[in-house]
Amino acid sequence: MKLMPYVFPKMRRFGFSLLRHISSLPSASRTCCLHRRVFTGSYTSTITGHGFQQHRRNMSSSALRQHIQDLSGAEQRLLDKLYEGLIGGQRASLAESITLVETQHPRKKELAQVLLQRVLAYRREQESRNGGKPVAFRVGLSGPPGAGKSSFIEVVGKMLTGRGHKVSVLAVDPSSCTTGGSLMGDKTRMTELSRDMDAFIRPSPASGTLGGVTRTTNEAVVLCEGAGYDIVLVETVGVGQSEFAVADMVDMFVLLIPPAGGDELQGIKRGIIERADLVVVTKADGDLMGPARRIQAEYTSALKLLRRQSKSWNPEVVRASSHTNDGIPEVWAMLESYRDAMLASGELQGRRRAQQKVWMWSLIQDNALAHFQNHPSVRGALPQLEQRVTRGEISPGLAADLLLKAFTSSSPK
Ligand SMILES: Nc1nc2c(ncn2[C@@H]2O[C@H](COP(=O)(O)OP(=O)(O)OP(=O)(O)O)[C@@H](O)[C@H]2O)c(=O)[nH]1
Ligand SMILES: [Mg+2]
Repeated sequence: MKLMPYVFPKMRRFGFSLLRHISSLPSASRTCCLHRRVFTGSYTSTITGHGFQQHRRNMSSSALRQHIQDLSGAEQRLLDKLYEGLIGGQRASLAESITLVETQHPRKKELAQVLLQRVLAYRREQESRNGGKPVAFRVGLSGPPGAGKSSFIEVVGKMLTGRGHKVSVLAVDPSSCTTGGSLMGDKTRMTELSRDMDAFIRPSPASGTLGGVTRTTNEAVVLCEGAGYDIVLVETVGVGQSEFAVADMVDMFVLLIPPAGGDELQGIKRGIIERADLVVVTKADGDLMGPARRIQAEYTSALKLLRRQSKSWNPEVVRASSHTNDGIPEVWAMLESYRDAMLASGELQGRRRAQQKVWMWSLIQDNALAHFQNHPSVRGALPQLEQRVTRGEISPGLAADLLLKAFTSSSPK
């Protein structure tokens, strides 16, 4: 990870060579089979009337033929079954679709993208019927280990399903990326919500890189929305970079802070407080009421010193208790006013657009780095260069330049 700040600027340079490499390919191979399939994926589900004519003009018949050849009958049937089940709101189909986007299997990964395109097209249709406004509200909840996140989600989730909402809960667990372990108690502490038929809880994938886990979470959000969940809650623990990744995928980012002493709050990064649209001091009940009030006052003054992120919203610090339910309806009312204000000003839609770009670039970074690391010339030269760098014989800068040269000189111009 320490190498990252150094590697990324370098990657910008070899990104160009990657593009050169792609553009030098014959045009037939440049349009990858996946994209052809993706195109026709939405074609089958959404295009009607005038739109159909337009798309038909755009789509060459050879691409369509290729599409039909490319997906086997079984694959086509699987995708149809998942798609129909998913938009029909079947939980089993949603669970199976999320498993598909989490897979490491190359072919299944391609199928997952085809499914996603169909769901995205379906969601776009719903949004346009909704006056161009998002059909679901995405909320990220983060905070130190044991802050009371899952307990909060449990009571808020139950309240919302009681009001007729469909709620999905996704988790991004940074510990699953390194140890395969689970830092977050996840499902176990949401016993009631996990039995609720209007709620869908999905723990974090058990392994993968943070980049991989956030990618699949982003994709799982799309699938949940396609399955009719109008509230999507993403829980993450305030460790490592996962909370920044979650802040980049939601409409509203809520920081939960326990009424604890200084040491426990040390881990809360200033950067993440700046990203918070709302701070909730949890466990404001019994003996913890006094400390909760104190923490609320401290954070309220701290927030005043921070630059405002939005023209239409001022972050606040509130108290709530998941045990007594005190403050819970009020906190949700604040989330709703945030959503209404941000939708009215157009900021929410703007934020989503910007997030799409961030997401794309993080995928490019992941993929480009993997491409670089797996390149035969790089793999050949890497062990020796790494050794020489660690022995101090050559500078990291020179080693990186040599590796990039090895990469670019053997890539087609
Ligand atoms: N007094 C009190 N205790 C609470 C409240 N909410 C949660 N707790 C307790 O705090 C502990 C942690 O709660 P969780 O909801 O699992 O916290 P979390 O932030 O999801 O924990 P991780 O996912 O493991 O990081 C549990 O023992 C809860 O019973 C509350 O409102 N009041
Ligand atoms: Mg939890």
